[in-house]
Amino acid sequence: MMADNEQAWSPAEFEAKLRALEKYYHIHHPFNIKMNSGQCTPGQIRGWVANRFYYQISIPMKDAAIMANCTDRETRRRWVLRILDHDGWEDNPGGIEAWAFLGEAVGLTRDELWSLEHVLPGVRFAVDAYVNFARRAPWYEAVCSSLTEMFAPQIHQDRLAAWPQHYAWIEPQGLQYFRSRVPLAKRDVEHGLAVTLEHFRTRAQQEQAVEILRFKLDVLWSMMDAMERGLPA
Ligand code: AHQ
Repeated sequence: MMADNEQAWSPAEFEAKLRALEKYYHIHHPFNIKMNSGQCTPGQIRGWVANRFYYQISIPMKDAAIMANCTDRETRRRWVLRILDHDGWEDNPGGIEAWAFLGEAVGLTRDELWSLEHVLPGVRFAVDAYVNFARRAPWYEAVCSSLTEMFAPQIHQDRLAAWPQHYAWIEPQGLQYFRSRVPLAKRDVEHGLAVTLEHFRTRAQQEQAVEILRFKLDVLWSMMDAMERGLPA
């Protein structure tokens, strides 16, 4: 960590430091590379969908924790959209429902998904670490941790390009979740980045923001480690 009297990075430099962490994103994880190059078995795809379901249903709880900690009404007015995006509202079924549809498209029943019977210990621990971080940390630190989504549009677009080619057995409509996330991730990152650049001002605070993002990248990476090791061949 730097001393607090070190020269703070300009907003552009700070953003560049955050984006430079892309090299740790789970798009580069060997299991993701295996999955996106068509080398996964149907069982491994089903295992990945079932394990990621635990992450997806945890995101609204994480976002509600941030809402509960957030003292700023303007932030809450925008952050609440994230909960609705996943839980749905009125006649919009939301992202969790879209993920359940993906589950059916890869051959999982809804009961199987919601039972969480396939969730591996390492996946559960990583996801719970993320949710508990958001409950305990200052709200703007939890906002900063969501910035892994700076790198998410690419990973969704990779799946949309590769899966129909490599996994023709998956009903293409099942990929709707990935399609829906590309614009939502971009909208979320615009807000999350503005909050982060605004709240982490001194050099020491900026260095802390980099560490927080590293933590969340490790959450995603650890999930993939657990799945690479724990899913059936
Ligand atoms: O589907 C994803 C999603 O809704 C979110 C919310 C956001 C957060 O608040 O941490 N992160 C995130 C991510 C989603 N999908 C992941 C993927 O690989 O499909 C990527 C993940 C992220 O980059 O944090």
